[in-house]
Amino acid sequence: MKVMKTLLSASLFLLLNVHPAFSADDMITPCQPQPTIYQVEWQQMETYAFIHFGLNTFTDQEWGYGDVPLEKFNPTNLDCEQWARTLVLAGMKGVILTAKHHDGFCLWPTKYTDYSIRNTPYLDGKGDIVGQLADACRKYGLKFGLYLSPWDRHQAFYGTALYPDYYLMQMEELLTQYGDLFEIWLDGANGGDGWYGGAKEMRKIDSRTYYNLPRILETISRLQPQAIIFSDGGPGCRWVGNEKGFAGATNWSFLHSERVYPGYERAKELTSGHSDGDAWVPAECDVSIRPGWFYHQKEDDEIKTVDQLVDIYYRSVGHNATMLLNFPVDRTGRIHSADSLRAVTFHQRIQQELGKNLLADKKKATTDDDFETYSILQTGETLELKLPRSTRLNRILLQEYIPFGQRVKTFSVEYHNGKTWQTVDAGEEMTTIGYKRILRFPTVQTRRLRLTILDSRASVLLSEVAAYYAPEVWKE
Ligand code: FUL
Repeated sequence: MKVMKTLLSASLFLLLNVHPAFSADDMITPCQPQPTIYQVEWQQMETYAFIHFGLNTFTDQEWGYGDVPLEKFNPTNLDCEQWARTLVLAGMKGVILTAKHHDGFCLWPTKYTDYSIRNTPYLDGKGDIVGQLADACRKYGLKFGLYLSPWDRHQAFYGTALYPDYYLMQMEELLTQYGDLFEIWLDGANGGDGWYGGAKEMRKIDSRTYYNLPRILETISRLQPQAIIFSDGGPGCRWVGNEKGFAGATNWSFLHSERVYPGYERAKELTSGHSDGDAWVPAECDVSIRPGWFYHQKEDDEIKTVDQLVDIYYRSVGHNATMLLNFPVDRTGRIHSADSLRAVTFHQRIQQELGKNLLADKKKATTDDDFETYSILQTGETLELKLPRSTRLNRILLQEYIPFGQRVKTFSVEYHNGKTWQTVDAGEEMTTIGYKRILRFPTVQTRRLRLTILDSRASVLLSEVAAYYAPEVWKE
């Protein structure tokens, strides 16, 4: 085992836009695929928010048909700063707003359709909620991202050759008028029945070819190179295959790039990724704090509990994915106080559960709380960690140094009970680690832990190991 410090400076990484294939130290075997620096920074955000807001909010719908009169849109007390403050307190590092959902209604005064905020009573048509939220994010230090639904149930020309150009022009407006965006969300729901300018019919498109995806990706990469592009199959990040917020305990940040397309039927594969995939496409777990994505008063009593949110955190961030938690803004234009309270309490509890690393030791690469330093372990190698004294613990956190790829295939964690080594029982497979893996298990008392790499794709760069004691009062 050898302790390493990253050799190349961050500025050089930025210049190259990728991490080097391998460091100057020849002990590190190259291991593809590897993330871009932007994918690493994105994964380090860990938790960020979604906001679903639009005409649907005022009609109690999830998928508006595209025919709702614009007078309906009139939030009386809208305050994007209230959203931003709430999200910061809930530990969110950024927010993605539905600039346009499937109903085609636009929350910014686009030049390209009348079906926008410009023709609503809100601020006498002078409002621009994309701009207001972009400003609030700047003020409160949140990153900003946008959702622009490819499917549009309003436009008469949806399904014709004209629509992909319209979509691209709207995308260009969003990419050029609102500052830096950290993520662009290309939803996978595509085609079906809609208003379509009064035609009121079914329209089917081929989601693999219709939108000219390569042209959209090129435009985003040119205008906002740092933006992570979400779609079912990436390229920046992928859907996790469910809307419950759960990634697999086995979760590879790889996909076969040519296999997955928008609307991919074999969604289950996305929960664990493709272990032999050729592209780095990490999973993002999108989930709503309520049953619906948009606000419905009847769901005021169905907000996820703190226990449920904490569980989602462990099964998303703790399973090598990110957690994208949706807040449905209500008809007044605010995040409902019950949702705020729940989300802030969730964050406090995560901080309490993972607040004090019992292994913390600044002198060792794996326990110094510095992602950039790591130890190298070969397959079969064991790392033993000693606690200062016999201690209770029930959480273990592991991190691979992913700029050089994801390498661990299977591992074991054991604790010494004073007589023998016992395997930690996390109730799930001990397979991949990736950017972050957190194990939850019944409390044990020990002063010795050991981690063994049972199988790996190449030598393992272990960035962090941490152990915690989450107070029993919260035990599941
Ligand atoms: C889905 C959409 O159809 C839902 O309305 C929602 O926006 C969710 C995040 O993605 O595909």
